[in-house]
Amino acid sequence: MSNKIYTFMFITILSALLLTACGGGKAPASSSGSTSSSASTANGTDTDGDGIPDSAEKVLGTDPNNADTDGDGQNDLDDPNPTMADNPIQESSTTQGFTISGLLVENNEDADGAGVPDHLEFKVANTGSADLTTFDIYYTITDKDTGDVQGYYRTLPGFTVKPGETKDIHFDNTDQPDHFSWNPNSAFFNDPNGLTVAVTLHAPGLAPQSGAVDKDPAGAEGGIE
Ligand SMILES: [Ca+2]
Ligand SMILES: [Ca+2]
Ligand SMILES: [Ca+2]
Ligand SMILES: [Ca+2]
Repeated sequence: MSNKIYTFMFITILSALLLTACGGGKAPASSSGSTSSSASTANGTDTDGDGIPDSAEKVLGTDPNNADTDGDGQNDLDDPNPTMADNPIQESSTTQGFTISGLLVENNEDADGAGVPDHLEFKVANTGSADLTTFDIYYTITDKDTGDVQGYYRTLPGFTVKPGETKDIHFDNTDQPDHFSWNPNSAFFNDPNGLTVAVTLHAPGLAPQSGAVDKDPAGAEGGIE
């Protein structure tokens, strides 16, 4: 055996021992708990450091780049339903300050050949007199055939809408300004049935606004203009 192979084996065994020590013996083996750094486990790369290798996240339908896929505060490894968060938005205000329009989803078959990645997109108009800067959002993805539901909660850091302004907000994984990442292993991408995506957008002190759009199982882009 070459020195290279011995070195590789040593690092692998050392990594496994260190990860086991840090993870407190929590299953599965080599768990590192809720850290956010990438780690290599005996089962492969764990990009988000949640103790579940990327390959297993794909099977589980969880996000390999987010230790808390559904945003409910529970690490994927500890969360009994890692793609279902309850809606934490509790706002009693009835003051109107913004509207949602143009809710769109891109079909998962790319029937129009536009090369546009699967995404959720909508417009937010500020109808008030002050900047809106602290939005949060809850959205669900419901399989219209089986009734299965996934629910996700997110804050939207950096998304600002000035008075009188209308801005697009995107959920995709293109890493651009006002584009927010979402679970690449979610039902949105992997469920071939017709889906309904429903969103509730909130800013503190203002009435939440909601909308929903259907995602065709294999046809044209859905949405309302
Ligand atoms: Ca992981
Ligand atoms: Ca994860
Ligand atoms: Ca969670
Ligand atoms: Ca959950």
